Amino acid sequence: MLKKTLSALTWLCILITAFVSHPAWPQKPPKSKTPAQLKAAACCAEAEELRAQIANLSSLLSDLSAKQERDWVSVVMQVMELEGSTKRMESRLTDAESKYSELNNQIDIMQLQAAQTVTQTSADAIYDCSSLYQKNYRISGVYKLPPDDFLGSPELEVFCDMETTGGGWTIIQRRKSGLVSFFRDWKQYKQGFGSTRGDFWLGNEHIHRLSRRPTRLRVEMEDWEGTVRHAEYSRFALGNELNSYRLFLGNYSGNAGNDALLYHNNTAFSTKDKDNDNCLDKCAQLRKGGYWYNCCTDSNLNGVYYRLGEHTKHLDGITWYGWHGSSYSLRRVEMKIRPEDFQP
Ligand SMILES: *[C@@H]1O[C@H](CO)[C@@H](O)[C@H](O)[C@H]1NC(C)=O
Ligand SMILES: *[C@@H]1O[C@H](CO)[C@@H](O)[C@H](O)[C@H]1NC(C)=O
Ligand SMILES: *[C@@H]1O[C@H](CO)[C@@H](O)[C@H](O)[C@H]1NC(C)=O
Ligand SMILES: [Ca+2]
Repeated sequence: MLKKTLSALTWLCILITAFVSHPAWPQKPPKSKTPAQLKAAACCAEAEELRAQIANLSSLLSDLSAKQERDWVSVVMQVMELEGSTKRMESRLTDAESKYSELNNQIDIMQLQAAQTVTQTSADAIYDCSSLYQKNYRISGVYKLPPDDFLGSPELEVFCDMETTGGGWTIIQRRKSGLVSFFRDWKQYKQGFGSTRGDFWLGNEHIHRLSRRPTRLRVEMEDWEGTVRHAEYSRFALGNELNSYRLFLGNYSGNAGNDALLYHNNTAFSTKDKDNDNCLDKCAQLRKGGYWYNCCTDSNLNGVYYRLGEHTKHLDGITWYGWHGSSYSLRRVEMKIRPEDFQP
């Protein structure tokens, strides 16, 4: 646009200059001050003025173009500066946002932990730790799942593992301190016992309810050398109480040696006061726990907690035959579940 105007003006100047320097009309050489000569003088004065005007104009033009260029550069600089500051602002905003969401996370957890009575629709119902994960709770720890009339579930305190292989795990069992006895009766295994932060059994009723959706089970174990292994099973489910909380498992995967739980597949739960095993013996009494005893065990994750030194001498310890055999009691065990279709 500017260039076009400039070139048009330039052409105009050239034309005018040409016209002034070589006037088209016939001019007689000046000899004397005849009227014709006077006319010629007037014409020359006019021409001079024209020339000056043109000179003025062209100097004006060059001034103008120089100024325009400066303006243009300054506009470009301003735009660039603006872009730079926008970028800086954006990065500051992102920073602030991530800090805010982190803070929000923590506040939400505190709010959640301070028992809530929020009414919920089924769409945003909190079933378990995986629902909490999907709602952006990403810190492992104790949570209170609110009661839900729609699901018919009571308020439940759970421990969520939000880190292992993407998180979203609800812990259903833990052995690590040895301070809680697992030699308990049917009712206690049904309702759950122990402390969510320490050793506990979440409760067969809760586990049954939480495993109504296709669910995955993960068993994590640690021996007394500090080695950690895990076993995972697809299609984990517990029947209801009428089915004696029967265990169902899919395929095994993991690095805990040979599988030691499939032997207990499709087996009812037994406690010291309820013998549902497949043996003449009373496995729960022999192995001193509550478990899906077959005849009797390939693993005994709810057995007696034996400490270092005592840990290799007993058949009723916390065993996993496929790794350390039938008389090695593990130092730490955690059983956790999450929906099969969980997407971290
Ligand atoms: C040329 O420009 C100057 C300053 O802008 C002005 O004073 C002068 O009269 C101009 N001359 C002509 C011939 O227009
Ligand atoms: C278990 O593995 C078998 C053989 O690889 C396969 O056919 C079956 O579908 C698997 N079952 C589950 C529940 O993944
Ligand atoms: C576990 O038992 C159920 C019921 O008998 C069976 O359908 C399933 O295939 C078994 N799981 C495995 C991995 O064999
Ligand atoms: Ca029996």
